[in-house]
Amino acid sequence: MNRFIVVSNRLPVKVSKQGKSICFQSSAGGLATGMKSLADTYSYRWLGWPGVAREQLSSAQTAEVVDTLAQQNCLPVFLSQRDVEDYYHGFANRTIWPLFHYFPQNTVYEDRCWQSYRDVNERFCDEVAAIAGPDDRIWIHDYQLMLLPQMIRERIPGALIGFFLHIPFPSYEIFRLLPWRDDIVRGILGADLVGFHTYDYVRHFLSSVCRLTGAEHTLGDLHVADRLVKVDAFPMGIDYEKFSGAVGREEVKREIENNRREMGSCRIIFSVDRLDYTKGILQRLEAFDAFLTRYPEYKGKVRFILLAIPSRTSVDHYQMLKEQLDGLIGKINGSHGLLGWTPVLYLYRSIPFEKLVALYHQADVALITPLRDGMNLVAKECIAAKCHGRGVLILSEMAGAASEMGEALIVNPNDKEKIVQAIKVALEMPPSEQIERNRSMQQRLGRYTVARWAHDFLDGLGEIQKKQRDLSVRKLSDALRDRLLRDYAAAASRLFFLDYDGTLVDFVDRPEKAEPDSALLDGLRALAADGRNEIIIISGRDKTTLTRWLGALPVTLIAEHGAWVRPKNGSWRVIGPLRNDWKDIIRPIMELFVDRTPGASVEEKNFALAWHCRKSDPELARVRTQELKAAIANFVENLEIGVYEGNKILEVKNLSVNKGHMTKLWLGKSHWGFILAAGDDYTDEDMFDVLGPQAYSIKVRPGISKAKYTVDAVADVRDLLRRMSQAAVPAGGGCAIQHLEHPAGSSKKRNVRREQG
Ligand code: GDG
Repeated sequence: MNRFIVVSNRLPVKVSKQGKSICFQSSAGGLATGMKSLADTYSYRWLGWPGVAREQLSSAQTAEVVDTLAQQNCLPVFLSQRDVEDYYHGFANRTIWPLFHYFPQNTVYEDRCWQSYRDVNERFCDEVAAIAGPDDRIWIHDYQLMLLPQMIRERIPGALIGFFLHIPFPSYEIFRLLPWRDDIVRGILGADLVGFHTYDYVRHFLSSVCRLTGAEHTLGDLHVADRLVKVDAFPMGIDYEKFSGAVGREEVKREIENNRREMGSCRIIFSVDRLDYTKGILQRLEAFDAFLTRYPEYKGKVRFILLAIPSRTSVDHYQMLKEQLDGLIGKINGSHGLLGWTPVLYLYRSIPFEKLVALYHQADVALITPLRDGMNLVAKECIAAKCHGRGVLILSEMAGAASEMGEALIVNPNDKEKIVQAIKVALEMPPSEQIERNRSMQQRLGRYTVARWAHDFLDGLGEIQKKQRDLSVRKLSDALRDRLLRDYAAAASRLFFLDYDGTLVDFVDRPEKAEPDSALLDGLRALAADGRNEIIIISGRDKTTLTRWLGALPVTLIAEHGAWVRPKNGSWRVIGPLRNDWKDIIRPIMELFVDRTPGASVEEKNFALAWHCRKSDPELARVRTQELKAAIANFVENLEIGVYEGNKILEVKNLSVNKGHMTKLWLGKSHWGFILAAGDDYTDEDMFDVLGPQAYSIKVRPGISKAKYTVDAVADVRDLLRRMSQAAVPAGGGCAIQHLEHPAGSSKKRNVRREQG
């Protein structure tokens, strides 16, 4: 059976001290249910804080806690009172919680709390590392542990890690306020799969990643170092059966009966939340107040049952909220109340499950209006409990759940007037319409349950592992490299196709600065000195630049992706009749986009125009590139040109010009005993595409490619060529080794010196 490790701040079992004894209380929360549903397919262990500070337990009690939890597959991570204060109440709940819920005014930035957050994440990492087996999947939950994925990645590089954020991921404009934003993004990117409740949060996260690391995604796939990270939306569901099935149970029926007696003919408006400033409880009450003022005919006919669960009571903002709430409820009840009728029935405590389900079932209106909420399971549970289909859900558009529950009355929680009207509409909605709306939502909720959510996430983790394996199969391992070198040594004629930028030299800010270093020039010369080698440098660069940089070498140069060729010791000639009149149409469009995009530039080649945006703000560059592509698309058909998107470049050129044509031409010139092609971007794919099965094709940097193998960096290509040039020089080949040394590859430099010695 597959195994996985769940890691969350809290364990699904709450440990507390009652006098001298220890109490264990299982949580029936959504996450615990989701994880339990996996028990048929996986065996799992759960790591988290048990809820009691380390100092509160004697060593005998600690042992008891460890033993009892172990029977439930739980492993406690013990935290001190100080940790709880700084990491949990501090950084998690005074910094991340308010900021990620768009309350920067409530956010505290304290270095001490940040240090504690890091330390506690390290502590969790120690515990995970102590139990993780090589094939275990690790699923980390929520905002208290955002550094943990990367910490585990460093400790166990091959680990398969998923991370799910249960709260919103804010837009970059909010996230950037956090002094430790880079660490947080890097921390999360240690995971292989990153999940959020909605696509909006996915988008916000990807935008922050792009802004902070420059990494761009393709349909949620990010390349981080040499790994693939998938970012996707997994909207969390509920245990549908638990809520819909409970209504038929005797205890629940009794509660329903009690409520009916107590409420008489009064209609019920109901809400339940943790008492938190993100939940919009005050705004909701103000709207109810306005409703009673506007429609006094409802006095005595409707009651608002407001259930607020005490939460984070040691944090100032929560204490203030409690005082404001008490005051506002007093005011509403005082000004609208009648003898025998109190408009707001306020419960400041949690209630048993049976009472909660009874209220979900009976509520004529469920008024769920958070100012921000990652998902909001209450809205879903309430609909599930409406077996008769009656009742209306008024739901804030700021809750993640709103994107799945379009049949609810969706409101802006700050729009008091809209809520007043929604309450009126809800109270007057015909039962048939209520049923129709609720049935559609019920069907979806019944299908996409919390069990399905958990399975989808873990399946997603499995898929990403498979994708990563597919890519890593192609990585040029030492064994494959040695085979390549043997084939090379044995061949009597060898053909090389080498791309230039991103393959032989690293990218730089300005394209004109990417000139070859002397090590590269000397190394290529040494390789070309072997009469059996035919070297072709095939680039998108213009011919003037290639002549200036590489013209002195005894190699063939191909410019503008195949528009021009300069054979070894020959002169440049153009390939085929190529039109250029399209440039007058495309150039002004590109120039307009340069004006609108700081850092961008247009490069004019003989038969191509290239828009570069490597120096621009990465997010803006991405947007502008897409806009430019769309603008040019209108002209493409008539002008017989193609638009090609590469690494921070958009190139427009004749359709007939591509590296594939030139490669084919050279392949047919002789019966080559060894063929090697190396490249890094989309233009090189044309070249890889036409090579036969015997050729060695190498893509620089991981990614989807038609090449057979990948290497991580330019330094690896240069290292490979260095090894070949060593074989090319019959005796005392040390000078060739030195020549192809990559300037940035200092670690390789050490190896080389050893070899030379
Ligand atoms: C996070 C995110 C996201 C509440 N009062 C009582 C009671 N509850 C139960 C409800 C529900 C749960 O608590 C609250 O669920 P939420 O979704 O509203 O929020 P959290 O779990 O606090 O927080 C949130 C969620 O994670 C899941 O990803 O939706 O956005 O903030 O299940 O039933 N249960 C009982 N008595 C109560 O008085 N028995």
